[in-house]
Amino acid sequence: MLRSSDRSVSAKCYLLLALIFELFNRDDFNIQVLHAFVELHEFTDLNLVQALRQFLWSFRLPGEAQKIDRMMEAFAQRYCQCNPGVFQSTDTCYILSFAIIMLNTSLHNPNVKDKPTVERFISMNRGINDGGDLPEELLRNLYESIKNEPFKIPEDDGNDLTHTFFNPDREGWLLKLGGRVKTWKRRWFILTDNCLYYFEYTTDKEPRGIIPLENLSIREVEDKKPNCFELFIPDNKDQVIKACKTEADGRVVEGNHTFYRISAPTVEEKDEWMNSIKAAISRDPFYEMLAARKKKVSSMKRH
Ligand code: 4IP
Repeated sequence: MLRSSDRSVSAKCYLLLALIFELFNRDDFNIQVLHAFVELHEFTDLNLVQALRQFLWSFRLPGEAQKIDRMMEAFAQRYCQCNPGVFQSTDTCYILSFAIIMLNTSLHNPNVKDKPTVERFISMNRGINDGGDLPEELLRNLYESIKNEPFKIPEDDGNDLTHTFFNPDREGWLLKLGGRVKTWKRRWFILTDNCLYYFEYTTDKEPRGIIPLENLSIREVEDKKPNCFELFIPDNKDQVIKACKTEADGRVVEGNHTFYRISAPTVEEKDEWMNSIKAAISRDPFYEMLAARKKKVSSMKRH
């Protein structure tokens, strides 16, 4: 189990770590071993859920996102090689594999209250087949298969696959106001591990921005946009919030926000987001101590 401070550090460094993993883990030998391992699997005529069941049981899944990404990439390639013509590209297979793993979490993890229907699963996977839709019957079969029998995952130090992959507290479309340039952008938000991630598209692998929630507060605000709330640093309205974002040219930089203003599509969704974020915000006692000390010093100076 990660401590919250570890989690926020890992969130802040996510994109940097991705780069480091890239440099250290992508050597030819490791990749050859991975492909030799994956080629031992025979997926011909298995549907994607059956193939995933077989694959995920065959090794201990690594914890790091980049390694999982590489394993799943190799899996998708092998599946498409064994079943030509099922998907337009290995990307489709990769995306659908993740969608299935997330569906498994949503349907079978008792902490997830909002259980997706088959219609929602179908609509979430619109356009993933190189811009086209997958046959509805295929998606219905995969949904039923997961619903009727969850993945049984080998234990991994008490963290099962549903945790290793993705078990968001909440996700959905929201509008976000820019930092320096105040433009509203529709972004797909995911709240998990005390961080708020936002993506341009639901299927993006890398977030556009990461906001660690530690030491932030949340409040409702009035705006021309409806159902707004704001993340801010209490007692310090001018301080820039620790966060990272991706620039248009792909560089990862620190964010420029002194507050994050967000608009939800409905009052209900605003309330749900605010409650989930409040629950996720964890206070760092050292930060509190430091803030109290800073306040004391500045008030002593004034006298
Ligand atoms: C951008 O405006 C977007 O609103 C960015 O949001 C935002 O970055 C930028 O803030 C803002 O200038 P334009 O696209 O109109 O230029 P997104 O990254 O979601 O596209 P944030 O930090 O909100 O992600 P600054 O602070 O970089 O100006």
